[in-house]
Amino acid sequence: MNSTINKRFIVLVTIPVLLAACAQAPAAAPAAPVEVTREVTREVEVTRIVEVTAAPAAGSAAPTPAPAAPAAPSGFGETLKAIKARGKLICGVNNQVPGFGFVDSAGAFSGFDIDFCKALAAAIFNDVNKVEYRPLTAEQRFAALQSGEIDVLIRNTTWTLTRDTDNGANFVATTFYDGQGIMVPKDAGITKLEDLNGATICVQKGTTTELNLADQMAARNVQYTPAVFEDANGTFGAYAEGRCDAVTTDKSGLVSRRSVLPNPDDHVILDVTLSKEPLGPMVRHGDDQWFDIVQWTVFATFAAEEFGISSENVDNAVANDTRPEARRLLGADEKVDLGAKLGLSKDWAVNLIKAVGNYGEIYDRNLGPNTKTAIPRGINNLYTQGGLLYAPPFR
Ligand SMILES: N[C@@H](CCC(=O)N[C@@H](CS)C(=O)NCC(=O)O)C(=O)O
Repeated sequence: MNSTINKRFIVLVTIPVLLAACAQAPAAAPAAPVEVTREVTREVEVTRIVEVTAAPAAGSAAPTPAPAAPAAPSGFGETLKAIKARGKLICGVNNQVPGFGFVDSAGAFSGFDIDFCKALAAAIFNDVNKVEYRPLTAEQRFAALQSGEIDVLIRNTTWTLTRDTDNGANFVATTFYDGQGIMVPKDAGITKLEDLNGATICVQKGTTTELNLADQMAARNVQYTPAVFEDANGTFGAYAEGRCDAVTTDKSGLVSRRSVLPNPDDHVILDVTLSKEPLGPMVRHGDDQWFDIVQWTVFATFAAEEFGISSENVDNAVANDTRPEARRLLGADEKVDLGAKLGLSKDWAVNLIKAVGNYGEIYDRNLGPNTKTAIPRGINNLYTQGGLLYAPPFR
């Protein structure tokens, strides 16, 4: 490695080859065409195996059209105005991660992230159906937000400084505190990152995952070959075929995608966490009203749980709850209209709580113990329960 190379200088040599590098590829599995790119940066030299043609996602919606130009107006109040004029919210989502953002063969979207799109539609229109879901890969998502193709990005996206600045957008809150993990076949005898020396690791393009893996392996001086794919179906499909020794992404993504592997019990998620991955919605720079609407919609779900207000008892709470802050949240205070401050109706929070429930209900519906994607709440609990979820005052 040449330490004098300028930090920003990257050499890319592209050699089209077949996926011969994955020594474990079973003979029956047709290898996807790939290209190998060699990147030389100041810190690391990595050989990447990049799938050229990602396998079409079963049941996935049509490919996302190229971002529309020019960018949608994003000055104060413009986003809500545009959403109301078109009669629906456009939410950028995932369609390949069950429990978070997934589309079934009938075209119905579901998941934890999807429920926050619905919460917004309920806050704006009092109608969860007034949402168009726009499936986006990791690589497409920021351009789609910047160009105005979508109003909000709610797609297991990690909050980082660079994404808050260079992408012309802002994260509004963390809805799921995650960390990156590694999954391996149970019988491989791998228990720690050092056991992956010489391994091929499946990873998705355009993610923090790719970057953290490089950081963590370099810190341990572990040599590995990343096999890089466009989407989750490509990444986990290659892993399922034995074309990689391990697969890495957010632990939530691992739990989710393990649930749809042919034999989920044959795979283990290692007891290591490579990074912090705070996931949450993102909006374009320029429209602070819209930022506030998305942020306080998330906070309303936290606060409702804290107040014990649910989709089941919200009507009763509107009529009978005497706690001043709960009354302000529910638009039941005669003197204060918090909804109006956001450009919404006085009962905006009641409508969203009725439609999708409080944070705990959203969590349990998608990630609770009775789901295939069960994940213990852990730090995704209210601060009153030892977790990190904390809504500022509704005042
Ligand atoms: N949180 C990370 C990773 C998010 C990510 O894209 N994960 C993959 C692997 S589970 C995914 O959701 N893929 C679905 C797709 O692109 O269709 C990030 O924001 O970069």
